[in-house]
Amino acid sequence: MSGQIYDVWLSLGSNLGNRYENLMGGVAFLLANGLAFRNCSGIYETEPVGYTDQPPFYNMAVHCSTSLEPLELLEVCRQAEREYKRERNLRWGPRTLDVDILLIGDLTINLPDLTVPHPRMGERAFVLGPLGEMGISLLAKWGLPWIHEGIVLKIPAADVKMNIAGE
Ligand code: A4P
Ligand code: MG
Repeated sequence: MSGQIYDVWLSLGSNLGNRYENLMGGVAFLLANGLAFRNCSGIYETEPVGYTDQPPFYNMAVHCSTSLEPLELLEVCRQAEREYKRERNLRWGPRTLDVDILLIGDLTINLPDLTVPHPRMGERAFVLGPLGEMGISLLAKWGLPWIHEGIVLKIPAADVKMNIAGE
């Protein structure tokens, strides 16, 4: 253990069941398992990207700090998905909860199981819209555009009622 604290930015998505509850439950799981809440975007309704014959998503970005090492963080994200019995039948297909790691501090990581910054984030309004809302300078630092096509703000950040008691 290096004892280092990392700033991490995550993207959460859901397009099955109660999408709002799935996102809130996912954040609560993360906060109970080694992450401390810093900030979050609002919740956006977004058109499906990739495989388009599926319901619209709710997407949001969350900024946390953690002493988890990157692969430990990935495992916690996978556990959060498993809590929601996510089924991985179809790449880019419908899911109750998807938790992707966007950024971990200043790190670039190229491991078989983990690529950071997230390799597809630079093209995706459902990621860049919420992320940019939390800090345009963060996007600028990584050379990312702030794009909004196909996304609609449903719940502003100030109205997102999450349980951050686990902080
Ligand atoms: N992996 C590598 N790098 C990372 C990272 N930075 N964060 C590996 C998370 N995982 C990472 O992901 C497959 C494997 O990627 C993981 O086991 C991990 O080891 P997955 O989540 O199991 O599979 P997936 O999500 O179906 O595929 P993929 O390629 O990650 O898809 P994306 O890029 O997550 O896209 N449209 C809208 N509107 N909103 C969405 O949220 N999401 C997707 C999924 C497609 N279309 C969407 C949305
Ligand atoms: Mg994913």
